[in-house]
Amino acid sequence: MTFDEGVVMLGTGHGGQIFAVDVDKGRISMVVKLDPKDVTAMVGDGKGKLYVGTADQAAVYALGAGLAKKGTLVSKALDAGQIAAWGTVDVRADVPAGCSASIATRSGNAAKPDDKTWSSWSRETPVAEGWARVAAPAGRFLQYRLTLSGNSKATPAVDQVQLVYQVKNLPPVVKAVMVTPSGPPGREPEKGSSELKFRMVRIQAEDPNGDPLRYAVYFRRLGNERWIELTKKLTKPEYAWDTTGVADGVYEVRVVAADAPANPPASALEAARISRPGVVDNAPPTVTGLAAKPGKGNATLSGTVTDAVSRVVQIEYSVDTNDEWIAVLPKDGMCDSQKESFSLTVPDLEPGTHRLAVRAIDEYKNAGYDSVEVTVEK
Ligand SMILES: [Ca+2]
Ligand SMILES: [Ca+2]
Ligand SMILES: [Ca+2]
Repeated sequence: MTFDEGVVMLGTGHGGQIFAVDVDKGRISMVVKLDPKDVTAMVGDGKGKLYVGTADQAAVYALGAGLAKKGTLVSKALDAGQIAAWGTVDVRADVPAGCSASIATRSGNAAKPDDKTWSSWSRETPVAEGWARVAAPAGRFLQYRLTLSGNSKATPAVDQVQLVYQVKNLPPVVKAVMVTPSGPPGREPEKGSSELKFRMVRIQAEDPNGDPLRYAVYFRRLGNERWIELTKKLTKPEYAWDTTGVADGVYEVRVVAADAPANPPASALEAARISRPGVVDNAPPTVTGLAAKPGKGNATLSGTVTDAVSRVVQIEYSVDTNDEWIAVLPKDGMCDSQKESFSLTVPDLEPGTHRLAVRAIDEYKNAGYDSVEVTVEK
C-alpha cells in the first residue's frame, strides 16, 4: 500500500491486482492486473512512479503516472442459472472527447469461459448509444469485455454495466400428491367422533423458474376413464375434498400444476401427478342376524358385522342405554377384516325386558347400530 495526494494504492495478495482508492471522492478503481499472482511490495518514488514487487513469478514492475492508451476489462462468467436468451446491455460510462469505449460479449454453457463450446467474441459495440442488443447466442453463462481507448490526456471511465436476459420457461414439477382422511377441516375433532368424510389433498410441487403455481384438482373412481373436476384455481398446495356426495369405493386424485400466473398463455407450462388410490367410505357397517338368547340372569348376544369397503375396527354393546359402550371381541379374537362375527354373554341382567344395542365402527369412523329386545326370566 502507498499513499500519494489523497490516493491510496492497494495491491492484492491474490489476483495480482492494484487498486487506486481516491479517499476524497470515495472512488475505487482497478489500475492494473499483473500476471504474477501476488503483489508483495509497493513503493512510490514521489514523482508519480510506482514500483511493484511480486511473488509467484518474482518480478519488479514500474508503473508510470501517465494514462494508458488502451485497456480491456474482461468480466467473470455471469451465471443465469439456466439457459437464457440475452437481451440488451447498457454501459454507463464517461467517455471524454477523443476517447472511445466498446463492449463485446460471448456466451456458453460451461462455467469456464475457455471451454470450446463457448461462442467467440461478438463484434465490438460502442457503449455511448444506450441499450444495445447483446450479440451472444443463448446460453447459461455470459462474459463481457470492455475495451477502453484514451488519448494521452483523458481516458474513459465505466461506472456500471447492466444486462437484461430472460431464462426459458421450464415446466413445474409435482413431486407428490398425498391424500389423507380427515374430519371437517378447521374444526377440532370431537373426541372419538367425527367421520372421516374429508380427504386432505396435499401437493408438493415447485417450479424451476420459481414461478408461483396454480393447481387444478380432479378425482375419479379407480377403473373409470373420466376425471371429475374439484377445483381449478387453487393457489395453496392444499385442498379439502368433501366426499359426502361420493359413492363408496376406491378413488384416485389428480393434480395439475400450472405456472400460468407468471407466464403468458403461449409459454405457460403445466405438470400433473396422480395420487395413490385411496378408499372413500361414508357408509356405516351393517349389523345382521342380531339375536339375544335369554339365560339365567344373563343373555347370549350374537350377530355379524359387515362393511362394504373398509375394515371393521370396533364392535361394542350397551344395555338399556346409549352412553355406556362395552367392547366386544369378535369370534376370531381380532377386529381386522370387513366381516366379523361375535357371540358373547351379557352378564348381570335383572329379570325383565332389556334392550341390547350393538355399535360397529369402520376405519373411517362411520358407526352402524342395531338393537334387540330380550326378556330375562326370574
Ligand atoms: Ca416455469
Ligand atoms: Ca364403511
Ligand atoms: Ca377378525
